[in-house]
Amino acid sequence: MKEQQLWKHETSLLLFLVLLGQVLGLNDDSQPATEVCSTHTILPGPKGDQGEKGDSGEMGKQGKAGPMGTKGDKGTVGHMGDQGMMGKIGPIGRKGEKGFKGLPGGSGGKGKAGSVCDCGKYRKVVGQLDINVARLKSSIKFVKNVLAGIRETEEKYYYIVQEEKSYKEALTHCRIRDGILAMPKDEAANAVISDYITQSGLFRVFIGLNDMETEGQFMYADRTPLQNYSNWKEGEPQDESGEEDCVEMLSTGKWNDTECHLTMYFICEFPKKRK
Ligand SMILES: *[C@@H]1O[C@H](CO)[C@@H](O)[C@H](O)[C@H]1NC(C)=O
Ligand SMILES: *[C@@H]1O[C@H](CO)[C@@H](O)[C@H](O)[C@H]1NC(C)=O
Ligand SMILES: [Ca+2]
Ligand SMILES: [Ca+2]
Repeated sequence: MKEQQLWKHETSLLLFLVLLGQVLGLNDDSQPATEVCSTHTILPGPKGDQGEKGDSGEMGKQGKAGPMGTKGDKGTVGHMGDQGMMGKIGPIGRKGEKGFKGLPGGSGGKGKAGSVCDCGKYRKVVGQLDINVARLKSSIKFVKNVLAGIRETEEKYYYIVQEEKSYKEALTHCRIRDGILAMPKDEAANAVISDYITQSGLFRVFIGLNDMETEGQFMYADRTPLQNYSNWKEGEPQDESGEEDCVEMLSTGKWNDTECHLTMYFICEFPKKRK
C-alpha cells in the first residue's frame, strides 16, 4: 500500500517536471526530455547538510535618538577642590592711632676707663677752648644787648639785664663784667634807673641793696650803708616773715624789700674810668 502511494507520488512529480521542462523550453536542447524520462530512478535525495553560516551583514543604520529619560537621582557630594590662588593685596589701611609711650629704658653700662695716651693733653686744651667759646658767646650777647639799650650819667653806665635771676646770681653776673648791681644813692641816679625800667616796659628789677647781714640795716652792694637818700614805697620796708632781705625798684622808682631767692630782671652799673 505504501509503495503504491509513493510511486503515485513519484509519477506526479515526474509529470510535473516534464511539464516544467516544456514550459521552460528545455526539451529542444541541452536537457532532452528523453534523458529525464529515460530513467525512472530520479528521486529526491536525502536532505543536505545544513549550509555554512552566512557572512554577517552590513551594519545597520543608526537608530533615531530615543526620548529623554527621567531625571536621575541627586549625585553624592564631590571631593573638595584644590585651594585657590592667593588674592590681591588690599588697599592701604588708615593710619593707626599713636601708641602709648614706652617704658623708660634701663640705664646704660658704665663707660670704659679713659686711655692714658698723649691725647689727654689735647683733650684738656679742647675742653678749655669749649669754656672760652662759651664765655665769649656770653660776652658777645651781653655786649650786643648793652649796645642796644644802655643808659649813662656823668659818672656811670647802667644796663638792665633781661634774664631772670635771683639776687645772688644777679650780683655775680654784674661783678664778673667788672660792674655791680646798681646802687641809686641820690635822686638823679634813682630817676635815671626808674626811667630806664619804664622805657623797657618792665615793672621791677633787682637793685644792689639788702639787709641780709643785719635785719633792718640796709646796705648797698658795695657794703656802704644807706645814708641821706632812700626812696621806699609807702609802707615798705615791711618784713614780717623775716625773709625779705633784698630790694627791687618798681617802674615808679619806689623801692620794696622782697625775697632774695625770687628771680627777676636786674640792673648793673659800671663806673666810668677817671681820666
Ligand atoms: C649826708 O648828709 C650829711 C648832713 O646832711 C652830710 O654831712 C653827708 O656828707 C651826706 N652824705 C652823703 C654821702 O652825701
Ligand atoms: C613788695 O614785696 C612783697 C614781698 O615780695 C610783695 O608781696 C609785694 O607785692 C611787693 N609790692 C609791690 C608793689 O610790688
Ligand atoms: Ca629784711
Ligand atoms: Ca616788702
